[in-house]
Amino acid sequence: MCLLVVEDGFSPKEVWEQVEKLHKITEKPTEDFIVVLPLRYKPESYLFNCYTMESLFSELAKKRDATPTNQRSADETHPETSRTGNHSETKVNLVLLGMSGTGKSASGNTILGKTKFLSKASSKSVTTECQAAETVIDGTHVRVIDTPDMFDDKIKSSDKRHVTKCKQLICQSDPCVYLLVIHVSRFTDGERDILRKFEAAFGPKAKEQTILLFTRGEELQRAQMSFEDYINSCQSELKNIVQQCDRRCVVFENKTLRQHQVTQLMQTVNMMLNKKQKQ
Ligand SMILES: Nc1nc2c(ncn2[C@@H]2O[C@H](COP(=O)(O)OP(=O)(O)OP(=O)(O)O)[C@@H](O)[C@H]2O)c(=O)[nH]1
Ligand SMILES: [Mg+2]
Repeated sequence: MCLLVVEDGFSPKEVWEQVEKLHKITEKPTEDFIVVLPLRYKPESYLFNCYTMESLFSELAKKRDATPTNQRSADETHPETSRTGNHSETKVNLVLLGMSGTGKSASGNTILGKTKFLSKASSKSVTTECQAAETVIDGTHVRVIDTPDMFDDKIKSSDKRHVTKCKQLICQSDPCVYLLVIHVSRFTDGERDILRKFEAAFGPKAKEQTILLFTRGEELQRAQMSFEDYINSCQSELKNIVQQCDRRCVVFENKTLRQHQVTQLMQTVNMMLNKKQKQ
């Protein structure tokens, strides 16, 4: 692992320049350099791959567990530290929810690393039925559930059926994380009270298990805007949704299959499940 530890108050631009320098010197891809964030930092839409301290320990524990015991040094084998920082589950449901055209299916394909869900530009809904597909990411068995738009007020008669089907597809014995998908450049009137509609469908505690997944991250990069700036300058209804979800956010660029965005999503998932387990 190539870890780059940065100090509190670091400049993301300067760190990215350092990563690019290291890439030029070593010829390793920039994704191989993992920036270890100071304690109070959360993984944001940085250009570089990063770990929080918690996710670093979780990754190290995973790597340690994958190493045969006879290859470990004596001081590594204390059983009480063998799963440090990692929730004990190795399976998780990820449910993609949100308005039509936000990029739910595209995000599902990015997570799966292959095209399993139909995703295309369209003036009408593309996904019409809930579907599930599975993959394994760093040893975690991930069940991805793609859904049609269940929050469009115009399709009230069908949304209950979709909610029921979606719940049937969730593997109940495993933890469930909802990914509320939002297009970075298009926050619509219908999305203003999406959390209320979401809670009505999935229960009042569902938002405690929710991560906001913003698509078209490349548009932020083009505008040279950090995710922090985006949230600080967005309309109050969106800010409110971010606050209500405890600022658990990830940014995806679905046009480029960048593994590090899936890694960051899984770090956020792990952190959330670890926290929930400790409560
Ligand atoms: N440039 C860019 N395009 C994206 C991104 N995510 C999704 N898209 C495009 O947005 C369009 C809609 O994406 P879908 O994945 O079909 O959206 P959806 O939310 O599943 O839509 P419904 O199935 O209708 O509910 C497609 O043309 C995608 O290629 C992204 O991060 N960047
Ligand atoms: Mg879709």
